Amino acid sequence: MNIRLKPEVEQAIREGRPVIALESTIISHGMPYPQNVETALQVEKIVRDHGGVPATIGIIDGVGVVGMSEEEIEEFGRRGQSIPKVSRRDLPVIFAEKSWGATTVATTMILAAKGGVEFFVTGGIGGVHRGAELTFDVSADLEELARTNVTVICAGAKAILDLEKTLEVLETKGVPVLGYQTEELPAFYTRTSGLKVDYALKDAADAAAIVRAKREFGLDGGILITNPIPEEYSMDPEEINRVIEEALEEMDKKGIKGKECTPFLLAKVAEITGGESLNSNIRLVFNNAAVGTEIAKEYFRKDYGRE
Ligand code: PSU
Ligand code: MN
Repeated sequence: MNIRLKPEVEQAIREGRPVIALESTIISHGMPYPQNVETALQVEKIVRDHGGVPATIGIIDGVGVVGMSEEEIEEFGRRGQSIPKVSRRDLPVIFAEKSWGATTVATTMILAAKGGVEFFVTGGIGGVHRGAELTFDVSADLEELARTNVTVICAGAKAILDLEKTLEVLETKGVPVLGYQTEELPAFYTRTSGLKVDYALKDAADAAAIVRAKREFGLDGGILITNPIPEEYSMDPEEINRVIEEALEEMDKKGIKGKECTPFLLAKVAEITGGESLNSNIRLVFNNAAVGTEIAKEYFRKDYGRE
């Protein structure tokens, strides 16, 4: 199979210890160099500090790597957007051509599941784009959440998307959308969106019990755990929405479409806010890494059900 597990990751899976998958599109397409590499390495450290084993996922020479080395992470960051962003439909080509590929939420889920990893921490997921009723631009991340058995911990989805339609699609596809200690769907840079999640989680044990229930019943598909950005790093909703509108207008004017939309919008928002949004982005990923590892630890507790 076109998959390679880092020995440390393989051993942790075998021993039933918490492994946390991390994506590579956020490194090569979601943030500028060198902050992307610094963030990716720091996230791995946070996972370790909380007692988990990090597995950053990407495709190297046509092999799906579950658990990249520091040098490999550095190279993903340095090469940036010259590494193609790979979604489910691109996988066969990348494998056959033996190319490098940055994995999105969708492809990271695919490789995590193949490798036996249940939990995956990231910043934000893709969703239904604004104007999707005309463009049909709905992220493959939603389709993957519908079919692949991985729990994704994120800070919701950016308001560059139509969040209401995103929730509708997730409902249709049967994906539980859970809020970590919140009743509201967080909107990435902000803690609120005005939209409700399906269920507010009390704590990590509550989250782990729901993941376990879904797996024990054999109900296929992902679970989305949304964790709001810490208050001190959250942005002013009016300001960020104004910036997003500006970025969307420029995207339309430039005629940017398809898979280029998300990277363009992420970069434009960072450019307009002069790095403030990048700092928020980094902080929320750190927070997700801490919470995600705590949930995974509860899930893999050896004494579960015996208390
Ligand atoms: N949203 C973010 N940061 C990101 C992405 C989304 O806030 O880095 C990346 C993820 O890899 C996600 C992908 O899976 O963009 C979605 O792209 P698209 O909208 O083209 O499906
Ligand atoms: Mn798209």
